[in-house]
Amino acid sequence: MKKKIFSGAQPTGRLHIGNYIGALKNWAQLQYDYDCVFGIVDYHAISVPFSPSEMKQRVLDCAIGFLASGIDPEKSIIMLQSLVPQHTELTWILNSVSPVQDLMRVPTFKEKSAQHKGNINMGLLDYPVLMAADIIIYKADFVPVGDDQVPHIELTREIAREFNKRYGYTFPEPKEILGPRILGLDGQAKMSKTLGNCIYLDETPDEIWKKLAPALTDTRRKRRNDPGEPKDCNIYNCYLKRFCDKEEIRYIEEGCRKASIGCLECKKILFKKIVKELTPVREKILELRQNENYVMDIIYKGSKKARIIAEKTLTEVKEKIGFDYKL
Ligand code: AQP
Repeated sequence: MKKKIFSGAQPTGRLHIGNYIGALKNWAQLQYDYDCVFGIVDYHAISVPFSPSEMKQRVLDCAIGFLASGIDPEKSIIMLQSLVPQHTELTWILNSVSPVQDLMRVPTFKEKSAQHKGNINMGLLDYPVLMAADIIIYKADFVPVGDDQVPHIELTREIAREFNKRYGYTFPEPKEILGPRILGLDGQAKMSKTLGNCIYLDETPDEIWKKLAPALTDTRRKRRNDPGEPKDCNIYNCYLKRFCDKEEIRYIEEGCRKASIGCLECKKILFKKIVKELTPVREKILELRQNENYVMDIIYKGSKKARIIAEKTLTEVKEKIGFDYKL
């Protein structure tokens, strides 16, 4: 039996290089060795202000991003959270084993509360419990995520452990498979759809270069001949190391330290590599946008398969808590 994986993304905007490097690229490789469920988690996305008229398009964009990054719907389940209501039902049950003080300490709750001061809603606080339900309803062993998600996975383990302790062993405690954290091109914050500090997967080479050329590097290199330190450069840490091969990385490290290459030359090398890797992804996105019925069909089929697994777990959970009714 293969081990199980669950991971997901919120339909909060077009997917970007951070999503791709931190999560999607990893998912596409893992699907060969694990039974994978990849969710478009739309109920999570309504805990911040959103436009109902844009939601369906965002769900489609998200699924298109998954498919274009290499998720194969024949190997993996691509599902939509709101089409599998067992997730939200399990959330209510898990709420009763989730300590409020732990939820209030979650960094994303603090961040999102600061971002949306006029809308600190219950959904923001309860977000990690819904995420725990998303994961453990499939009895996932692993969750491949960017490292920003670690506190959520820790909480998922605590919730699973507490449920198992109270009602008998039901859920494995899932472990994270970490992808790197990609900062925005200004080197300040995590690349994020909401902040917009992104290179999107569907951007043209011209659009990418316009963003990459002025991006922050090692601030010691004020002039072309100033030597730099790659480890202090956001472009090196977040991008070069992910897109270039070992030889190119060595050449750039040396060239930067000796000032034999400038930041712009370094960015040109990186630009070529990004364009080479992302062009097929972009082309696939454009192709799938012409065929949205096909994409919707994949979402429906995946959600039906997901429901079967989720319902089995929910029935087991309800029996454990004494809700053993046959209607
Ligand atoms: N900058 C990032 N670096 C590494 N991994 C990242 N991920 C997101 N941004 C980065 C990973 O992508 C997966 C899907 O993320 P998400 O869409 O569910 O939500 P998010 O983490 O909240 O992503 P955004 O772009 O920051 O969205 P908004 O702005 O809507 O909150 C996750 O595995 C995540 O770790």
